[in-house]
Amino acid sequence: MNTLFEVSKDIGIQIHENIYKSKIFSEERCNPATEGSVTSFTKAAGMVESGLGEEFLNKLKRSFSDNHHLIVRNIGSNLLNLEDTDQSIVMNALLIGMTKNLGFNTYGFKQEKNGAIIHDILPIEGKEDKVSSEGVIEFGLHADGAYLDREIRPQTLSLLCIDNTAKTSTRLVKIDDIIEKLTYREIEILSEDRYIHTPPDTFKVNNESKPKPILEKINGSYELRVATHNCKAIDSEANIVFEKFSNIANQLSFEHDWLEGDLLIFNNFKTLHGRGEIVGKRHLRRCYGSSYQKDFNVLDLS
Ligand SMILES: O=C(O)CCC(=O)C(=O)O
Ligand SMILES: [Fe+2]
Repeated sequence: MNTLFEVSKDIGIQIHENIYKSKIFSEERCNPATEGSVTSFTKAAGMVESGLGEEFLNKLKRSFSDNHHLIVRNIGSNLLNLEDTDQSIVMNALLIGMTKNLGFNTYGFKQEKNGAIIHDILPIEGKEDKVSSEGVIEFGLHADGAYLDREIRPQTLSLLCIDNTAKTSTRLVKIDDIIEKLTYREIEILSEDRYIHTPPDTFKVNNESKPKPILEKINGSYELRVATHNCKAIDSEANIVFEKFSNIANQLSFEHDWLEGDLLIFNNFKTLHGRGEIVGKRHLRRCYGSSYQKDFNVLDLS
C-alpha cells in the first residue's frame, strides 16, 4: 500500500497563507509551549484539515494505520521562501496540525529540551560524537523513549524536513516484518523482563534500571520498545536473541530519502527508526504525539 502522498505545492501555499493571513499567531504565541498557543495551534490544525480535505485525510489515516508510517511530500516545500518567524509558525502549525489530524495529541517532557513541544533536530556543536539526534555519527535503530512506560512514551513522531543538503536519509523498520523472521521461542524471550533500557543523553533523568521486555503484546498485537544502542540483556540467552533481533531489524530497514518540505510521521510503538552519519547541513523539526496525553502537556519525569 502507498505510503508516499504528494500534495500539490498550491495546497502547501494555501495552508501557509490561511495560517499567516488569519493572524491567529502573535509573536509570543509561535512557541507552542507558551500560554495561549493551544488555541492558536488548534485553529491551525483546522486549517491543515480544510487545506487537505476530508477525503484525502481519511486516505492518510488508513495508510498510517496499515503501514505505521507515511510521508506527505511538498507540504512544507515553500517554507524556505518565508521570513524566519513566519517560517517557524507555519512549520510548527503543519507538524502539530498533521499530528492532531491523525488523532494524536502533541506533548513534551520537562527533562528534554526544557519542555519544548517542537524540537529542532540538527547536529549540536560539541555533541558530534553522541549517539543521539544531536550527534553526527550513525544513530542506530531505536524507538524514542524506549525506557518510558507506554502511556508516557511518544506514540508517534512527526518530522518535517527543512534542509537535507547532507543527503542523510532516515531509516525505518516495521515490527510486523521483524516478527515474521523470529521463532515463537525468540518472541517469548524478547517479551520477558530481561532487558535494561537506558535513557538517551538527550533526556536529563536518573532512571532506575529494572529489566523490561522489548516486545509487548497490546490488544492482541505486538509493539516494540528498544533503542538498540541503549539496551542490555541481563543474561546470555536473552543477549543472543537480542543480537538476532537487531540484525534482522537492520536487514529489513528501508530508507526515506528526504526532500525539503517532506513531512514523515511514524508510529513509535510499531516501528524503529535511525539514520546514518551526517556529513554536511541537515535540519529536521519534530513533535511527539500520543493519544494517551493531553494536548500540549509537558510531562515532568522527576
Ligand atoms: O535524524 C533522523 O533522521 C532521526 C532523528 C531521530 O531519531 C529523532 O528525531 O528521534
Ligand atoms: Fe529518534
